[in-house]
Amino acid sequence: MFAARLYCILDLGYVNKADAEPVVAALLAGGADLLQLRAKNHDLTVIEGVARRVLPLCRAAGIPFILNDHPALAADLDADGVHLGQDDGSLAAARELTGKGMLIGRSTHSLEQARAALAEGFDYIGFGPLFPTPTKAGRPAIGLSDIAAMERDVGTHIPAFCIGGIHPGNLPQVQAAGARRIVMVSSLLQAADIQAATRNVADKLMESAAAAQDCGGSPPPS
Ligand code: TZP
Ligand code: MG
Repeated sequence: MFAARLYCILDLGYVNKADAEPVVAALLAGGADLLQLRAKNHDLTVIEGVARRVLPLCRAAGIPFILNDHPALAADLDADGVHLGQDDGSLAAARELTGKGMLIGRSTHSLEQARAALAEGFDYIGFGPLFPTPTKAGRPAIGLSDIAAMERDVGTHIPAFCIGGIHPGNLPQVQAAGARRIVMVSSLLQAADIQAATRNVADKLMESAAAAQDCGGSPPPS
């Protein structure tokens, strides 16, 4: 989980449910490290149906499948994780439904919320939206200024994924601000070639991870 850099989301606000499998296949082939199903305003039966179709693809690729909301359904599906927003209740309440062993992530919208999610015991966080985004309309952007502190205080303990309005054009700026892990939704789902777009971003995240390891890992020349 700590090796994960690129968190992708099958968001049914962008993808027709009939296209779920080819889209997930493209995200996985492009290098997604985690795959979430996000289906706001959809019936549970629809969500369950889509989940049951894409979960085997994630399993075959060895990539964790995370359900947005619905911890009880996540448990029924034997999902690898569930993702909770700030208004989706406590970790303890979700854990009662999922049992031990399931990844449980939290959306955070400030440094304070990120620290609180770590203290509560969440397995990972999302941090954002960094930029305004139609994917989460109405949620104010938090900017880039707290990323470094969040990575220092939280991201060294649990994986922390910056999210919200990130696309290949602003990714260098997001990485320069200290982000090591990201979620990218609309930019990938709306790409003409989803697999190639995902591969491009996954490679950029890998390159900077490798460069950071070189800096921190090599002994000084003697
Ligand atoms: N939570 C914070 S921003 C966001 C979510 C689910 C949406 C991210 O989507 P996009 O399209 O990459 O801005
Ligand atoms: Mg939620």
